[in-house]
Amino acid sequence: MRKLVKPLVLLSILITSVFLGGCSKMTMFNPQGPVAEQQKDLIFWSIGFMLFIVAVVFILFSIIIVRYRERKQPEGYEPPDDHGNTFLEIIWTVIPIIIVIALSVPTVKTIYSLEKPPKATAHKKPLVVNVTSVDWKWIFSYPEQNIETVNQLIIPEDRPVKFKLTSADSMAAFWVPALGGQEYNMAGMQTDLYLQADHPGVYKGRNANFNGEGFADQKFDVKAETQEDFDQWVKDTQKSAPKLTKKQYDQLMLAGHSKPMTFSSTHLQWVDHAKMSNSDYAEKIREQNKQSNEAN
Ligand SMILES: [Cu+2]
Repeated sequence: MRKLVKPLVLLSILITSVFLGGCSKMTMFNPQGPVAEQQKDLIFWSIGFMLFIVAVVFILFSIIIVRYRERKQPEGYEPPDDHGNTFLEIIWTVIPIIIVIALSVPTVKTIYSLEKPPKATAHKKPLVVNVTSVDWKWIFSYPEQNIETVNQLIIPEDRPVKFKLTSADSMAAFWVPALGGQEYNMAGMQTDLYLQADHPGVYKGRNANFNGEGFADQKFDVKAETQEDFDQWVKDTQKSAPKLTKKQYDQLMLAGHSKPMTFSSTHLQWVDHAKMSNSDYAEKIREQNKQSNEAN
């Protein structure tokens, strides 16, 4: 028994620090937009409900092991010959059905509602941003503004943003924890994700799907601005940022990291990686690059 005391104390310290240490700082529990808010509510409902079930089970368990423990019986004792109890059978069949309904109905409802722009701002036209992941960078194209950025995302506050996700090569997952859950980027196809920021601020974004060596640094900043500041940024960028050249873009297709960049045109004029026929665009460039390196 004494041998067990030390590990038990350590274990309890560990558990308490896990529960009390990080929670208040966890981005997911401090949502900055309606999508993240909805997801947080769903997580809390599910965890709360399941904790309640765990509590009920443990209370019943404790009562039963105490009440029906082995006791000294009088000589010649015969235990009662009990058969099934229909009433109890019905109860413990109905309760799990209720549990499944209570967990699945809100989950399915939330998942379906996240396919559409947030309700509160549904009257506003969403800003469209094409997100292309390439080992190990993020390329953001604003087709309506004819702007492209690398490793930095500028969005207006209080307006839904429709992200059209794809990948130039390996599968990645676009994740801005403060604004909502992740969604996969896959070559040759497009996945959609609506996010929205409630306030101006800078939020962290990253890849949530392991894709090799440079994965840990495949990060970007999300800057949410007031609509006026955003419009000003669009104007300034259109006026003074350089045009994206095909050579520069092809350079981005090579595996590696990149500094944040801004351009006054998008790569969508040459290639949309969401289209199946273009999914080998990056491969071709890498092959050419390899050959020219060998030739030199
Ligand atoms: Cu897929």
